[in-house]
Amino acid sequence: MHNATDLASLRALYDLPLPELMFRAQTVHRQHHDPAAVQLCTLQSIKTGRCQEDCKYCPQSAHNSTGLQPEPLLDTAEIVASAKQALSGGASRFCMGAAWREVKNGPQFDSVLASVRGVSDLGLEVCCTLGMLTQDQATRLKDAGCNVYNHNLDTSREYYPEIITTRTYDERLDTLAAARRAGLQVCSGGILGLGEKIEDRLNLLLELAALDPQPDSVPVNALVAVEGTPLEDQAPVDPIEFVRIIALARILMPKAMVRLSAGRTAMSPELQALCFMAGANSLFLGDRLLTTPNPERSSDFALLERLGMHPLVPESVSTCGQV
Ligand code: SAM
Ligand code: DTB
Ligand code: SF4
Repeated sequence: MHNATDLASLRALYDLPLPELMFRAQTVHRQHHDPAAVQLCTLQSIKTGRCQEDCKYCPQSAHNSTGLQPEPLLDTAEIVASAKQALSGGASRFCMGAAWREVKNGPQFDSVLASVRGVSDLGLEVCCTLGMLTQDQATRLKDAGCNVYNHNLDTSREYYPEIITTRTYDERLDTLAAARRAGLQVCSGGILGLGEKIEDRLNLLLELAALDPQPDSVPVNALVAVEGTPLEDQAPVDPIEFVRIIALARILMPKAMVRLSAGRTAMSPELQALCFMAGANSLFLGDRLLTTPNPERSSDFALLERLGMHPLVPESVSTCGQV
């Protein structure tokens, strides 16, 4: 077991020679996971753009002028059709994302609940990311068949106000607590490359690891610097720094699925392989994230094959439609 619960000891772990850090991360990884299995998730933007929040990284914020074409909430038939494609394309989890600040009760939320039911009935694991949630809304999602709620802390508590001013860190933690109390699995992570210091990345990991219980999955996004956002000129994250953070996420949160999320189009196959060796075991499959590009499905399958790795098939999902 690690004992890095404070910044100084986490920094010491971060600064280990890379082979030593990798060995420690791999040792933890093998105690809880098959090191050859990768969870394949698919993302679907179910409501795109015109979001009231001012997240500086986000192409969907109404505060940013990215030229993004907004799209109203997709109806249940469209979402279920897309989930069927995801299933036959080899995904085991379907994640629906809405550019909302928070969920509002009414016909739109009712429609999302119907979509959750429809996707769950296909045998896919269902994840939603819809912004802030009340306790009652979290329970309604769970009752409709939603398995997981994604809501990211994004960065450290200290750096957060540089990135978002329209909702607080504690509001994010409240949403995560509501999801947990409703019996939903919690998916929460962050973004690297927002201009934060190494200490901010470590503090983000400490915040996530201090959640009790810890998140079931931890998406680690590399900023996709989108033109028209205040972060359009941010330099890309150093790849070795990225790998070190993946290794620490694995060591601090042994049971979590650590997801290589946004930013993979800019990552070489070798870097992604290093991330898998450092303990990443999940990715988004399909040529689009919410609004930005992601590697082609076929190139991801080719990569897994080159690495001798295979898709993780969750026990709850039948193998029907899987590759
Ligand atoms: N609106 C909801 C919310 O913010 O919780 C759900 C969708 S939001 C797009 C989900 C997550 O995507 C954000 O928390 C952020 O971590 C990530 N994200 C958004 N834009 C990104 C970008 N340009 N690069 C990397 N990650 C990004
Ligand atoms: C997460 O942490 N990353 C995904 C998912 N959760 C919802 C979203 C990434 C979005 C990247 C920017 C875009 O495509 O709009
Ligand atoms: Fe809205 Fe989510 Fe984008 Fe923030 S990250 S602007 S809340 S869609």
